[in-house]
Amino acid sequence: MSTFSKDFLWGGAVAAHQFEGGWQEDGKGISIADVMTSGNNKTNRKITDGVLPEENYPNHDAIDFYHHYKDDVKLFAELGLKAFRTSIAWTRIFPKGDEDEPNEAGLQFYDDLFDELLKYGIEPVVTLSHFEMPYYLVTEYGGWRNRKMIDFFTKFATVVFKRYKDKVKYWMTFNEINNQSAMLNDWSLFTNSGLVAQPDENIERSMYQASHYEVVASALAVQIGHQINAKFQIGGMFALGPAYPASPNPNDMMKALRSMQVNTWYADVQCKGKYPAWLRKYFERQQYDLDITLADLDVLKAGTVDYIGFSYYASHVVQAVTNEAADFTTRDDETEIPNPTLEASDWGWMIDPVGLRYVLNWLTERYDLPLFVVENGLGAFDEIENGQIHDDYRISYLKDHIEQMAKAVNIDGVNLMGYTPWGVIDLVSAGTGQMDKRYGMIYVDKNDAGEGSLRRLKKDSFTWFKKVISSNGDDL
Ligand code: P53
Repeated sequence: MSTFSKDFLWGGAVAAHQFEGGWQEDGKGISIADVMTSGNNKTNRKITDGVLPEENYPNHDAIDFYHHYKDDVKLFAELGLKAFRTSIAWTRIFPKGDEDEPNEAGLQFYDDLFDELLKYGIEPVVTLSHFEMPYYLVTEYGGWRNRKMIDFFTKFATVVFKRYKDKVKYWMTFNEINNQSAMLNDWSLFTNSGLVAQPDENIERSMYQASHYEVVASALAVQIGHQINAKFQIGGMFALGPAYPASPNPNDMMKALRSMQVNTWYADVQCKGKYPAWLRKYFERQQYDLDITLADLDVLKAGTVDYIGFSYYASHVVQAVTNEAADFTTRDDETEIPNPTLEASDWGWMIDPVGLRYVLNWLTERYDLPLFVVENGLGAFDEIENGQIHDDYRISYLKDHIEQMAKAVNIDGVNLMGYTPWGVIDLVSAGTGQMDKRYGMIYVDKNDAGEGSLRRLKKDSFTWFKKVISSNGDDL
């Protein structure tokens, strides 16, 4: 008997803005991803004031899936994918975000894409908002600082739920909604919430206010979705790298605990329907006086998620400082403490397969909901040798992680729905804007400078993953 259930969702994951291209095609509006430049492992991406002629914006054309989708989906079918996780670019449906009527050409594109996937028996798994809100909502409304965003988002959700109710069953509301709280850097604030810090602003307060409106919008979407189709499975989506204490020093332990709490309070709200106690105390102590109404709290209770989708790439080490604040609240983990027991990727991400089993257990214990690993993978440089790409490093990363998932299922009794590794096809990195930070099993000929033929090429990991899927995870 197989470890994984017979309907286990083996798949691949991407996000619209990182692979579609066609940034102005068929009426699409400018999204927040369209004003982010390219960077690399040393230089951050810049967020520019609108689209500037002298800058390089890698998401504009990306890998041009918009015009290659039929051939690409054919490759996904050859790989044997059972599921394909993508997102709907909000700006294809509502180009500015506050229109009364949706853009039909944008809706048609996703109809065609979902039909193409279903033709091969590939189940679409769809994220509503994956770092791609309309830029107009940032410049005109201040992004998620504004309560009006709840209406714009639920309208968008309602339109796509209704349109695709017979084509899509698995949904997620906001991708990695928790990045902003765990990292509180410019990139997370912008990609999660469309926030650009103003000179006189307490940005932490704005982040919590924006986050609150997002969890309310998410809970409303869950309720609306279930009314449209009771069979919908609507999940939350969290980035989940566990925080390990740097030593057995109790202060380090406390720091690790608080760091996990800061990172995962969104999951508390979305899975349990209420704010955790430590955070309510934190708001009080900071005198944030947030706009959280009693009606909002009822919405949160009534709109809990059906499952937990999460990304897992790496674990982190945290350490208390000598004059640690009494609340141990962790902010800004930009300086990564290396873990001497692990190797790191070329981007400094700690490679930790056991950490995935740890997280699967941690989530099960805390929320007791079905789990779905909707992102996992190794960003690496690939070399073409005689027309082939021998990415054994990627195979071994994925194999080691699948082995740990199998232990979590077999030994620990975790309820696991599926596994969609990140970037089944090479795409633009979210964090750095690079093309040469590659995750795919399908290579795309395009580099950081934006040059290349866009030709697709199967890597060794393609053949390997095909075998994994056809053996339902038995043959690794
Ligand atoms: P990239 C960390 C930093 C940036 C994005 O990341 C992240 C994470 C992981 O927690 O999130 C996800 O492309 C995200 C994807 C992204 C993927 O990780 O920076 O959901 O959009 O591409 C990989 O290497």
